[in-house]
Amino acid sequence: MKIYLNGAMVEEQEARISVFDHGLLYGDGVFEGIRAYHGRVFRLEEHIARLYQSAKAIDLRIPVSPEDMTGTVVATCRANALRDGYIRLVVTRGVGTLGLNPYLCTEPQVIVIAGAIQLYPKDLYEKGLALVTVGTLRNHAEAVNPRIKSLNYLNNVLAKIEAINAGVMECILLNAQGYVAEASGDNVFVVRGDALLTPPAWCGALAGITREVVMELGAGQGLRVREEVLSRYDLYTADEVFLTGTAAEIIGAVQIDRRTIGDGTPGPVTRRLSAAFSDLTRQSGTPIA
Ligand code: PXG
Repeated sequence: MKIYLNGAMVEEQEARISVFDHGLLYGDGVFEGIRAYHGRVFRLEEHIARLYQSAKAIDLRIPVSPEDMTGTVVATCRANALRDGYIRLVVTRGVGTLGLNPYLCTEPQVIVIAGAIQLYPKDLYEKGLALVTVGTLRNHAEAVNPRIKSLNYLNNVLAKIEAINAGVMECILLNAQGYVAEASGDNVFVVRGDALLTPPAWCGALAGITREVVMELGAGQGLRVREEVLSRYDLYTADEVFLTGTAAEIIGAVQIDRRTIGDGTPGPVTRRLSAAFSDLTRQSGTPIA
């Protein structure tokens, strides 16, 4: 596999980062997870825009322009003859001292990996996921803002550990007020009648690219789409609940904290949106070839 590293395409064995990189020492950096479908990169502009916003928020200057970064993502896919897969774009703070000060770091490190993606087993999309809400609260928005897609994922990892130890694969994190924020690596939606609801970013959610696409598709299907503050009550009593993310796409949640959601299978709205999403991945995106 060829990796893009700071301006060069190198073999993966040669793609190395210093042990003094603050991305490693402090989780100081930002990233994006992007999908390629049928020879096209899905929603690339939106992912690049979010990367630069995340970087801005942590006062990290990315040493290349957004336009060049877009070209680099496509070039890395081409170098690996990737048509369907997963692209990980990482910008670290770079090499620094054994101290927090980011301004002593020399040059941010830019990494693009175009590889395969680890997906949920296919039958889970038919059967739906079981979830639990966990005790680990989503980071407070004024501590580490969840809109920043940073390399510091311990909040999410701790939540995921709780989910796995509870015997399920994914969880829902609540914010410090007790309201629904998001899953450990996905956004959350509730279907209630003809309403399609998702928590606003200020409740502790990443402004997910898939979330945005699903809100557009939902509006196109005549659903009343809106951001709403949601509690666990809203999850338990929903007609349908589903998660969205670049890796998961759209996946139904059929059990939450042992309550059965709807009739216990992914509902009609979830299935209609999944079909529309799948169509969209066939029809749009930045061409690789
Ligand atoms: N919330 C969090 C905390 C995420 O990390 C999402 C929501 C969904 O956002 P998008 O823009 O993907 O719709 C994410 C996305 C991985 C991986 O390798 C993680 C994500 C995406 C792709 C791969 O774990 N997280």
